[in-house]
Amino acid sequence: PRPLVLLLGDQLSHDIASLRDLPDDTVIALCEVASEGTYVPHHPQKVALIFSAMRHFSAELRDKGHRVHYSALDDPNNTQALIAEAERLAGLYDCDEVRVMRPGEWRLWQAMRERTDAALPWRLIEDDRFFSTPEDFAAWAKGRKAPRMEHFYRMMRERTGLLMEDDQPAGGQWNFDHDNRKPLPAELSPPSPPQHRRDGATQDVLTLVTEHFPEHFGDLENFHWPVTRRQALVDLRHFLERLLPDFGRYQDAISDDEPFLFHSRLSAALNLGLLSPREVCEAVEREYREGRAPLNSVEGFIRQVLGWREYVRGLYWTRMPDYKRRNALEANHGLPAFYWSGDTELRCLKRAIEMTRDHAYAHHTQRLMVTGNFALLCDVAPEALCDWYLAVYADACEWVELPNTLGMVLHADGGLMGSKPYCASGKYIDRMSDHCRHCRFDPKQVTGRDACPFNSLYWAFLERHADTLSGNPRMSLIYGSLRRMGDDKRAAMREQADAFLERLDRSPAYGRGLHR
Ligand code: FAD
Ligand code: DLZ
Repeated sequence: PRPLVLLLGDQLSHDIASLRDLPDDTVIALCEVASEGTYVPHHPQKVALIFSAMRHFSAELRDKGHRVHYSALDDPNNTQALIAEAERLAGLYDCDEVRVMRPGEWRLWQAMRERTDAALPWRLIEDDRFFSTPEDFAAWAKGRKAPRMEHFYRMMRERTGLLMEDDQPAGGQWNFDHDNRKPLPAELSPPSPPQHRRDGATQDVLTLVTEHFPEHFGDLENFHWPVTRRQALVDLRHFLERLLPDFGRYQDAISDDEPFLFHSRLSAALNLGLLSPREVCEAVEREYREGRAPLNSVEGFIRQVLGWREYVRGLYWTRMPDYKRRNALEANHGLPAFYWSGDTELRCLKRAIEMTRDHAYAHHTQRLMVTGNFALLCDVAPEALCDWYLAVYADACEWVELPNTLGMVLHADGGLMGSKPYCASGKYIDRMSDHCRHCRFDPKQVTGRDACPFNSLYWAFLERHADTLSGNPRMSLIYGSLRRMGDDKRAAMREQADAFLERLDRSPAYGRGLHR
């Protein structure tokens, strides 16, 4: 047999399943295609990262003696779509099957599955770069009425032995989240991320992306993503040595001028396959075992990678395609236009969007509690918001973006990602950030000209969705406060929220590419 192995842009790992047991004359194909670059308007840094990483990886494969075909975006014969391009190349090299590993999106997986019995058959291979497989997850979730990340995470700790002492969690607790909610002190300045050298291949890609995707939201100037495993290892070392000790404490903090704080910035390298989640978790655990990092930081980090990252992937693959259609709160508004410009007076939103534009990055609390929370409070339709998150972050892949956006942020999955919506008023943002000091609105006021819009939006959201949410035991306290509020106060804040929503420039239509 002579297979053509199609390696996708997020499958850049040398020990990957699709590169094992290859016959001698196997052709490995990597394809830059316009259709993957434009089905949502990806941030130019994201496209540049993927293309540059693909180009470097293909050079490494050639150095190892593999036969590689690289379809560059501007190759005249490029069909500009992944499946068509793989089949064209299989014909060109006289291959008798296409091998591919499970991609990061259901739409591609489905299209590939439809070709397993074709004249040129596609052979689909499981992706074993994760701690668990969709099959494992399905077995764990079977029979559970309300699957919860926390239970899954504990099972994964036991199974992997990470942060375990015999059969007990290290430090006697599974979770140190209560130590991890400090705002950033004014005098503390987190170290800057490593600045990787832009070699010829990266320069070429930056030029290509500037030419081909001029309309896409986002700047290329601050491109510092690692495009090789070697660079990704530099970022990992930087995280371990300079950031991890403070990672836990300031995990939820938000800063008006520091985009990265003590976060690792490793998600893109992990998602593309330049680093493996296992090596990263083991390296982080070692810092604790050898006394260089505190347990709250180490557990907090491992919870994200071993817990959340695996949990969202399991949910995605076991619930798609229905998951994407869920809309439990029946939200049906378009995305506010300022998500594509940052042009808003709300300081927290402005800064989160500007950081996104400049770095193709915002940390988790910004995504969840600023841009996410605001969209939740404004009843933005899942499809409109998901397309935005999928487009604007360098680490965005649908298997991880969708459950986080549709589930965690919008509560549109009815509670699979979180037992309650992460809705919050301006008070939360004021507690966790220094934005409000720079903002024209006052987080302490609920109504009036200077009131922070998050406040009235928050109460109006709770009122609007009382039928669905007030019976939730985790929301009983807040619905108690709402009930105790006088009718006049409730009417005033409802009016304030309605007037704000009325003025908001929300795209009338939503869906792929329509809301820019
Ligand atoms: P750190 O704070 O340093 O965390 C360490 C690692 O944990 C990350 O690199 C990531 O691999 C993992 N992680 C942390 N939180 C999550 C989570 N909730 N789900 C899955 N993995 C997690 N992450 C993506 O990788 N791709 C996405 O497309 C994506 N979309 C998101 C959309 C929304 C609306 C929200 C709320 C979160 C999203 N996340 C996504 C999760 C998280 O925000 C990012 O992984 C994180 O901000 C990346 O920055 P970091 O590497 O500095 O993370
Ligand atoms: C995101 C992306 C982009 C922008 N371009 C490509 C590409 O040209 N070629 C490719 O193989 N992959 C690309 N990707 C990642 C893809 O969307 C897909 O490979 C992932 O498996 C989906 O998560």
